[in-house]
Amino acid sequence: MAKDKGTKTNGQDGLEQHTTDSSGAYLTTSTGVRINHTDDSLKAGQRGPTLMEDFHFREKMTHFDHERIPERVVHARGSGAHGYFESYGPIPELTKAKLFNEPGRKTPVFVRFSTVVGSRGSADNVRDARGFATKFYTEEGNWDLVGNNMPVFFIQDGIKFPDLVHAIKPEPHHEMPQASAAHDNFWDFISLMPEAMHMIMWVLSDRALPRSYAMMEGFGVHTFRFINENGDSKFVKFHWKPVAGVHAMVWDEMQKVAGKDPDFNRRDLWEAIESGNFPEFELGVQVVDPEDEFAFGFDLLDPTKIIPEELVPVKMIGKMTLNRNLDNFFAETEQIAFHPGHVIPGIDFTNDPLLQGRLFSYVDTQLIRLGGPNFNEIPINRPAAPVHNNQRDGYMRQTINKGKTNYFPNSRGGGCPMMAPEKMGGFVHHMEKVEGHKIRERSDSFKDYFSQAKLFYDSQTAPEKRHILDAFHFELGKVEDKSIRQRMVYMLANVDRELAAAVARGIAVDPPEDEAKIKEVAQDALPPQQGKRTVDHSPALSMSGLKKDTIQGRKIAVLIDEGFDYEAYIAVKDKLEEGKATIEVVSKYQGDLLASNGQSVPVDKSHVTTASVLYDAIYIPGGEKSIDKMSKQGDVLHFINEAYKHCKPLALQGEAIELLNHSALRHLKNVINNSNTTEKTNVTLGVVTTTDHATLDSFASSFAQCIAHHRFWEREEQDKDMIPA
Ligand code: HDE
Repeated sequence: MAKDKGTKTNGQDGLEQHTTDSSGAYLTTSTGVRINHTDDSLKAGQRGPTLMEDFHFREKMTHFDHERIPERVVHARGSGAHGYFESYGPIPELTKAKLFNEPGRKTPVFVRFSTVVGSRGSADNVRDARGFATKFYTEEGNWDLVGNNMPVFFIQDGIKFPDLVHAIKPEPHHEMPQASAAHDNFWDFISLMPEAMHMIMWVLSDRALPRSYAMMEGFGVHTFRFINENGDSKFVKFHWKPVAGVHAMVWDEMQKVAGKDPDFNRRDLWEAIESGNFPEFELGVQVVDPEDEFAFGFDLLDPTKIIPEELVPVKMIGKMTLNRNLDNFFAETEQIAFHPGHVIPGIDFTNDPLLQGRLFSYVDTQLIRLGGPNFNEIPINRPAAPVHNNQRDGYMRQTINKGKTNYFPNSRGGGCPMMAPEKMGGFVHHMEKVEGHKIRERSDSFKDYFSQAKLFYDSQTAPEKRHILDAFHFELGKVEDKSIRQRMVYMLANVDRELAAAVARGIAVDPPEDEAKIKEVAQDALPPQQGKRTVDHSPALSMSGLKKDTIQGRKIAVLIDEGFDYEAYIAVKDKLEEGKATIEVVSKYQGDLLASNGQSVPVDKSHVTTASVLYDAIYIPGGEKSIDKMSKQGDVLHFINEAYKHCKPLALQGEAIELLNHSALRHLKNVINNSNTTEKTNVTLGVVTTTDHATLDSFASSFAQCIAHHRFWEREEQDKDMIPA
């Protein structure tokens, strides 16, 4: 930063001067003195005491003792990646921010995805909101879009955040449970917080179980402002839309993955980038004219509300591609410091009281976490734009400022650094008229706590509703205090009576029939504002419509043993890899396996190093000998049964169809045999089969289509009993 980087737009170039590669280098102390021996401390004699003067030992040990820094108070568990944002622009009528001002303009970015509740070492696969924080290194300074994968939040005012986080984190007396909301403190708090109900519906939906960071949406949550060259302001909500479509996992599968591979999402992100399957997201905005501030049946400043996309469509303004993995996790992902207050000319705030609270909290938190006021000098936080100010000194100051003056106004420094007028890119805050009494109160326009929770629930498909019900049974089923469970059922009755009754049935409390209690828990709730723009159904809220016709980024296990059918193996492998999916060959042992035609294939994972829950789909090619062996392997049969239970596509070729007879899916064999299809490839509930070698190509295509479809929820319908009407 001491050097002026001029108008350079590549923040990542700025990082390069700080990277070190030790190949071919000598070991040195931190002051550059070469070391000849690091395996023994300096001692007074071979068996004598260690000497104080061993500066190498002391420096090495001191650094080690201080290696850990406090983890983030929330969002401690995160994974990052570099990339770039490419503008579709120009959009001068909306914003003067230069990163959007021409098509194809590229801005470097760093993204950190995270879970919210768990500690830094907790598993990726938990039920939780996901953080989706993006730092844009623009030529006008850093812009941080610090969002989540859900468009609303639990609370309406920042002052309640410490209570929310205390309630959801492990309970203070015994520090349990880790990375889970399924405990008494959380539901005690929520059952007393009607404003949280919309967010609760999202957190108990499958949105909280993303298959991949590349397969979830992102939202800025708050209403922000765009400001154009004329100083005109428009309200905007930011959206990230994944090019790979939106996909979730199954709760049972999530819990198993958390044990089998706690780094599942982190690994998926890393491997996708390593293999060139770069995660991509389009950035969109919903734009509302200032005249329409009060046109909706909800308050634009209320962060527990969405603007339904059916009322205000999302306009796409650019695309982000994540194309480079980190060099060092700590230096980049851990030390990056986001702040919703990092904005650039053309982007501004609203009075959303949650956003206002965040504008204080983020700098405050970096001061303790990164050890002082110079955190913006850490390489990953440095802007691509030049920095000149009179801030000086403090812990870990990096910049060596030249010159005699460190104050303004000055004459001895030629009046520099000088003020930038607006036309020279100086930030000018939007001039909003504000008047009112000083009060600790909330606006009545924030008090419709339930109608959008209901909108969300009503917009889900039957399987999605069923999963929400299952999630309530799990979460509240873990709550020991029956009065909390009961209060939650009364609270839910304000959203949907049938859902509340179905929840009550699974957790041994009374159905919601006491009207006085239902009203009491709603506290000061008001009905939605009448005669304003609103909807009662929003297809955009259901994940079922957010699939894309692609299998990019999916992972498929191919189960084989010696004597497998090579032709059938290669036909499907080629087809899936063409669609940029990843294939892993799974067998009893690692090593190379011989096919029936003498070809050999390396095994990627053995039965003990992997599990069906780590894949999106399973393929088993035929081959008499191979299938005969596998029909006796419990691990293979478990693979098939579990993948089926989790509604994943299965493809069975030739002799492999026989495996159904050995698994718990015997009934399917009959369905397949009896189905009077004229096609050579049979698809039944996402199970794709063929016996005909001549149709391998269409067999592989059908399987690929099933993978793009993701899950076959129809399989769950056998247990209709628990579905709310
Ligand atoms: Fe955060 N939040 N937050 N938050 N938040 C933090 O900042 C806070 C909120 C979000 O990958 C902390 O550096 C308050 C909403 C993300 O580094 C902290 C309030 C949304 C990340 C903090 C909120 C978020 C954070 C913890 C209520 C979605 C991770 C460490 C007023 C729009 C960023 C840190 C990363 C992190 C405070 C509410 C998203 C303590 C006080 C709403 C993605 O400053």
